[in-house]
Amino acid sequence: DFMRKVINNDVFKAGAANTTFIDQTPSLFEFERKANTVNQLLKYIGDVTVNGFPGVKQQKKIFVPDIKLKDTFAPSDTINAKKVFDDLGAEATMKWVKDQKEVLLTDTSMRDAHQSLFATRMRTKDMVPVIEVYDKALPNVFSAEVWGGATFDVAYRFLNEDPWLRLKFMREKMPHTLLQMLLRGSNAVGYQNYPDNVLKAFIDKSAANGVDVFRIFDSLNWIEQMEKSIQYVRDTGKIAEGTMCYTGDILDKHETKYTLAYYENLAKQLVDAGSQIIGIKDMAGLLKPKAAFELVGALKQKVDVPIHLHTHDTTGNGVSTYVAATKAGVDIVDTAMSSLSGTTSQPSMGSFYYALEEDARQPKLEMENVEKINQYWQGVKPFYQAFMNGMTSPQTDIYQTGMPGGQYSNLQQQAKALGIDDFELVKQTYRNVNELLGDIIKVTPSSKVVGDFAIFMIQNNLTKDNILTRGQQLDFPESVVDFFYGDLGQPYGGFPEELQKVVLKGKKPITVRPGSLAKPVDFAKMEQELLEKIKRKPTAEEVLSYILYPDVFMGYEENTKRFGSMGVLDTTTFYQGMRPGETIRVKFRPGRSSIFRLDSISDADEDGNRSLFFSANGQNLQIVIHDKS
Ligand code: 3PY
Ligand code: ZN
Repeated sequence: DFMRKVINNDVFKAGAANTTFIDQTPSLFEFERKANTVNQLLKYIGDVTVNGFPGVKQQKKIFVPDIKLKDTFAPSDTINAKKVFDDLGAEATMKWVKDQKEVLLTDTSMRDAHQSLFATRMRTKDMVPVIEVYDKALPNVFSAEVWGGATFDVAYRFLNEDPWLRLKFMREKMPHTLLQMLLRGSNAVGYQNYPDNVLKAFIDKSAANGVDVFRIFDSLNWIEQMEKSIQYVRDTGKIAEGTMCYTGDILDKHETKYTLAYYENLAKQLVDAGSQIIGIKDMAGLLKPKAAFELVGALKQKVDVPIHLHTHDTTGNGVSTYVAATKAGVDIVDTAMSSLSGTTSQPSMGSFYYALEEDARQPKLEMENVEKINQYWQGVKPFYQAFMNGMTSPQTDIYQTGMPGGQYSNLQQQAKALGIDDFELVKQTYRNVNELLGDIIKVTPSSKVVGDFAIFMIQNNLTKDNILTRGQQLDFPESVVDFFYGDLGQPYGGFPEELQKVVLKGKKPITVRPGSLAKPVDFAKMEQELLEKIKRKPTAEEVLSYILYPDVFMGYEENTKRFGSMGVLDTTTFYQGMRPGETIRVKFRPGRSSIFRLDSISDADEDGNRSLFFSANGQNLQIVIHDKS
């Protein structure tokens, strides 16, 4: 009788709709192999219910309709990039890529798209149902970009997930697709420089766990910061995509710095350093169609390796840019499924496909499959509305500010949190700072330097005219000091020396590659240190994560100890907890599920504690949570 009541409950019905697919997808339970107790989960739910999730306002809970994603695509025997790579290796793959008549695609939905649209908050749980489908439905893509960039630390920091497990899971379920990651050169997947032996170990482990293609960039386009990574990737036998970040405008007659010759020269340096593909990373969407045509055309003449173009649709011209690049012979372009495309994300895969209708280079795609996957993402997207940046239209002013798409919304939030609501002022100051710095490449982490500096200028009423005098008395933000010290490497054209002196206040900057000065990390010592902290022998991957992000990793460990793994919780409950009267069903694994009902929440007692009264599978359970408000 109780069960019938629960099942007839409207909320449950709406919630249950989501679980139908989950029932049919046992693989969902494989990516996290840790045990979890009802008590731990209820503690987590209780905590989010009482204290909320950082960045999420309590809002009406959303339940998306059941997603009909039938896994009916026949496993393909297509000869594709992954097959050539597995059978014949990297060099043969590059030849195969160049021989393709059609333009090839990379799908970025599971990395850059959600990083750029909703602050990287997509949980593995919401990717699981489509991962295998991707592998079967899109046999002709070049690769799927699924890892790296901000996804690594965000997984630990906000999703309470182990990013290595996500990668392993994807590798297992996508055996026919090249998996691609974004590597920030000597900054790996962090925001600072790491010693060479850390970089090498990180690349080795990423390769061993399934990454096939490494897109390697440096936030100042400094070749010295990319050479080691390229070499380490080559040593693994995987594919090294040395990448240049695009800034400025090669069509601008007044451009003296980032000219066509600059990019041609950089491409040659990247090939000399061992790049097997040249990536063009247009992180802000500045590459106009004609510029793409000229740049790709020139690079196809200058270098003999495939050209892979990546843009963001922030300025609204993404598809036109790709069409122009296709006419100039680009080999691969990055797109996202349309519901995860546009504005700060990549251009839409489907739109690009139709833009090339009747063109000999139209990509090979089953649009029916693309639409099915797209419908799935359409259903998942509302879960993340709290993290969306609110940008719904093209921002052509970015042609002036050159601000990367991902930063646009972040900086807006950062400024707001500090009481600066005038975003036009922030953008103008960002431009001024860029000029003060001598016009640098702006992408993670150099874009953060410009953003932090701009906010600092506003907070301290600094202008281009008074910074050299008033700046003498001020301590600059850490990221700005590190930049002038040379910690991100050397910017093209050098540092503005007067400003450098004002910021560094007597400290002598370095002019060499920071990694050449860094002491190698003692892995055995770090392993021992971590072992003592977590009281078990860590995996090599965990040691690496601890080296890259000590506090973030330890925070994740502590959360996991308290709450268990949260992969079994649906995303709305994960981000919003439960409301009194609500019932959810949690499937721990096939054949083991629990029904949780939140009956009531008490007022806070004098210590600020609230009791949450749950029934779990009909049994009453009381969970006490400290209300932090
Ligand atoms: C990252 O480094 O995460 C980026 O996506 C830069 O564009
Ligand atoms: Zn990007």
